[in-house]
Amino acid sequence: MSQAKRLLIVSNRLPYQLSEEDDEFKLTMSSGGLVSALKSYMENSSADFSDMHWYGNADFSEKEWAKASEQLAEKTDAIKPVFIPKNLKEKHYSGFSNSTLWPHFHYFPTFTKYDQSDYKAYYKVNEMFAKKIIENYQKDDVIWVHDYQLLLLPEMLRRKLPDATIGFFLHIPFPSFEIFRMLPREWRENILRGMLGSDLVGFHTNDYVLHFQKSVRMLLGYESKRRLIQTENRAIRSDLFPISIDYHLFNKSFDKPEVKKIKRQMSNLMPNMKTIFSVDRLDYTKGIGNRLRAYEHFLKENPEWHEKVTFNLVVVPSRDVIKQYGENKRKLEELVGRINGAFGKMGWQPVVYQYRSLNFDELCACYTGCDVALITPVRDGMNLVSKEFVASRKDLKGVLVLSEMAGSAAELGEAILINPTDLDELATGIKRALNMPLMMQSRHLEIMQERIRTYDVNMWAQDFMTELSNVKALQASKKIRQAGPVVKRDIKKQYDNADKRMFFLDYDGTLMPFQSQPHLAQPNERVLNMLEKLASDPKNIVTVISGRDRDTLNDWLGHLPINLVTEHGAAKKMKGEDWKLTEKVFRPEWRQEIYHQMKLNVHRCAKSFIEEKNFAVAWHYRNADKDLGFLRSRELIDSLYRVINNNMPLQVIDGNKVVEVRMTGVDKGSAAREIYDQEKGDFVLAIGDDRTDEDMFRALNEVAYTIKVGTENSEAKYNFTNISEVLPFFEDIID
Ligand code: GDG
Repeated sequence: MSQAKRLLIVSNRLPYQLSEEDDEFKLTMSSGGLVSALKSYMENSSADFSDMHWYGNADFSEKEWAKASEQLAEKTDAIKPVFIPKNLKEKHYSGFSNSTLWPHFHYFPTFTKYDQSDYKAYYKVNEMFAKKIIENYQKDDVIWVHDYQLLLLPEMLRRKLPDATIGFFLHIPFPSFEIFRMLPREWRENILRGMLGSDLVGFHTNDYVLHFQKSVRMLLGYESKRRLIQTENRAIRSDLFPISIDYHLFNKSFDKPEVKKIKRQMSNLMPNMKTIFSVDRLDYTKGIGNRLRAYEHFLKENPEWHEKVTFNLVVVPSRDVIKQYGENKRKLEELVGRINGAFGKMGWQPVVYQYRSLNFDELCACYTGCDVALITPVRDGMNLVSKEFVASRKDLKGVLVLSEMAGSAAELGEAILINPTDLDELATGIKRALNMPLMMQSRHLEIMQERIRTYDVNMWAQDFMTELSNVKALQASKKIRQAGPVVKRDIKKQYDNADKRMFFLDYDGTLMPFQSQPHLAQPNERVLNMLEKLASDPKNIVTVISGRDRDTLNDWLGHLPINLVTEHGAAKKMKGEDWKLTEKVFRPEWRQEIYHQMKLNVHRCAKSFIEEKNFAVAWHYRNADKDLGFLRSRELIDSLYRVINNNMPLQVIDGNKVVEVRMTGVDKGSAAREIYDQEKGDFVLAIGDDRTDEDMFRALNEVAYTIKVGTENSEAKYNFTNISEVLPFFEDIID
């Protein structure tokens, strides 16, 4: 990679504050997890970027920025504020982002606000981001977009910058398909398309990846194979990159004098008291209410712990203009009052509640000074607090009680994992944590620390970036070669100059479009005319090569002066000759077994059906429910592999919405090659749309123009976008 490459980070908020004192501007960078991740990544020698530019909403005005830029000159170069008018900003942020997407993606669909004007504002803001980035974009820049406030942005960028390298990372959960599909059609499709504008889409956990892939498959029809999603013209990777923290920063904080001092002050206030600690933004997803109720339940059930434990509850102000957040705060404060009122005594306050943000040292003092970290979100993309607590316990003391609904639970299995809605389990979890022997505490912490140390936030960023450049390389290697006017002209020229021309034409999906039932795809006049004209030139040898059964194709095309190859080569009729069948035998008992497996699938998958051929049996699911059909096809392939043993010369073909079992050694490749070898034309063209045509492309590639109909990756040399290009192409050649 060249040194001039720039990394453009895009997030809703810019991590910079601007202050002014006596006409002097000061720029400070905030210290969020993402900022430290990227700073550390850029400082790391393996980063290939010369500069990092940050795009985001600003807290300051355009005017202030203009003045500050004059004064601070090059310091402001890498900061790209996107200025959004206030009303739009509110509808984008408090509206669609935090009143629609946030609750919906966190499984609170009853809180989801369905407001089209909020969506429009969201769209507009994404557009404004796109415009600003496109204005400044330089070739080779790598763009990394973050989070749910900018889901539409990657596609908006892709439209204008088709070759750009774009990564997207979602910091919150991606919900299951059943939840996601509740969003209005326009929103849900645009969201998916928006995300698919990137080359790499990253999530915290494997479940989120699978949920995303399923939504893409069900709503847009794009299949995923081994994490690659294939759209009409691009392959996009979706994968998991569990975000982490700056491990050493938190681990070292244990010995920091300022942190020790605050810790001492706190324990002086509450001598001989065990402490439970939690810190979260005020958010209904964080499960603070249930946490308090469980603590209340614990105190009720365990009077021996009275006056021996305090719950240090820190709630950080957040989004308080949104209705649910304000209500949540009021309810929490009532709960705190109720618990303190019911159990508190002179000298013992069961809950010490603070509604404020802590500075870094205070935060670390709380992490390192507590006995139990109680982290109980009802849904959380990852949850960094749990990782920070673990990392900061250099003394290997303390117990983490963690909700299984936090993304981090997938990595922190040594914690006491609880279901946050189960108050009994939560209360028992608190008790177990308070009673856990030191030996066990340290054993658990050690294992978890090792994990966070080795996959820290720097690794996370590196991992994402490496994968992003891998995807680009993969796309380049698979790039489809569109047969545009120049290629078509060249083919025609070669055709005109040739003395013996050979054509290998697939039928379904190439000459005629697919129909709901195979028997409905009989050739129309235009196709018959074209074939007739093509075959009437004495220099031309035309072969229609298909997976269809002999009788159908004979009925439809048998009268033409062409070769017919059916069932992928099992039966052949050369021009003017009789049918010849393969000598291989498809034994009736094999057929019966296969038929039986397929029949079971027909019962289990409405609108699917079986097609019997002489040398093959096929199960079609083109008309079935997309997702169920696909699922059943995987199950069928699995069961077919179990019944087909080594003595049966049969192969399972995973075709285009069809699973077919046929004889081995019978394929379009061998059949086409045999015909070619007999005639050895000096112009050869093979065209087809199906996976089975890949055998033909492979077999003829060195001697033929091979054309894949459709934009999927293929062995063929060229692609036609779709079937509508096929007939005009041949008509033009014949002319
Ligand atoms: C989103 C996703 C995902 C909190 N209070 C104070 C304070 N913090 C810091 C913590 C931690 C961060 O804020 C909170 O991160 P979380 O991960 O817990 O939660 P969200 O803010 O909801 O973040 C989440 C995350 O994105 C990253 O992808 O894990 O699931 O919802 O770093 O330390 N820091 C200070 N004082 C506080 O009072 N200094």
